[in-house]
Amino acid sequence: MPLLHWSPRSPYVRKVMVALHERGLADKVERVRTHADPLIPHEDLMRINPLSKIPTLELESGPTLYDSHVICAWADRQGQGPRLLPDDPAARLIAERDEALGTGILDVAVAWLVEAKLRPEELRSDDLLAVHRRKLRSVADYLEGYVAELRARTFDLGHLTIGVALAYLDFRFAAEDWRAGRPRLAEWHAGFSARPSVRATEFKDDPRPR
Ligand SMILES: N[C@@H](CCC(=O)N[C@@H](CS)C(=O)NCC(=O)O)C(=O)O
Repeated sequence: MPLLHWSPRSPYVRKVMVALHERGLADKVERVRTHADPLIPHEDLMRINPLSKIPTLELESGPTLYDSHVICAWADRQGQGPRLLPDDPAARLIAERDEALGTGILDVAVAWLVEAKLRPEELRSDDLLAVHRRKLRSVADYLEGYVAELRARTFDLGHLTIGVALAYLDFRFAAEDWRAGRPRLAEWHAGFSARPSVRATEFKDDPRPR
């Protein structure tokens, strides 16, 4: 079986897990709990992914895959059911653009966490934290005005990634309350959260392996 380096804390991993569920592959991939610390490169992981990041997928026969986009694209080719990356070039471009928006939320959120929680207090930059907050609010405002377009097309990797990113804000940035003043986005996200693939892949602060 393919082996996925996995954590229930990682939003990029959750994106992959939701894609695996959507494509009927969740029980065809084995998982190993891997702790990828942004401040301490993981020696074993770097042997298969020089970036020391998860998700990383070891295939039985084939190359080791990273990052989350590549693994989702792999799942889309392997699995069954409606495609997450449409064949139609115009539709695919929008799906991938919106995937980038969702991944961009995650990149800002993770950078924010690293700055706020992992860096020594004396090195923390309030200016940088303010920029992260500003960007997350900017994307949430944009999405509030974009909901009609999200609703107008079939579920794809763009919806999936934006949905996971907003769930990650709930998990790590609940005090930011992205739903406040954004009722359409909140309603859209409630529908997203009801998908079996999303319900089966909840974030969790499990004990970290050594
Ligand atoms: N662009 C990558 C980002 C993956 C990523 O940053 N994962 C985090 C876990 S949430 C990680 O492995 N961090 C360890 C590190 O940055 O060294 C993707 O989409 O898969």
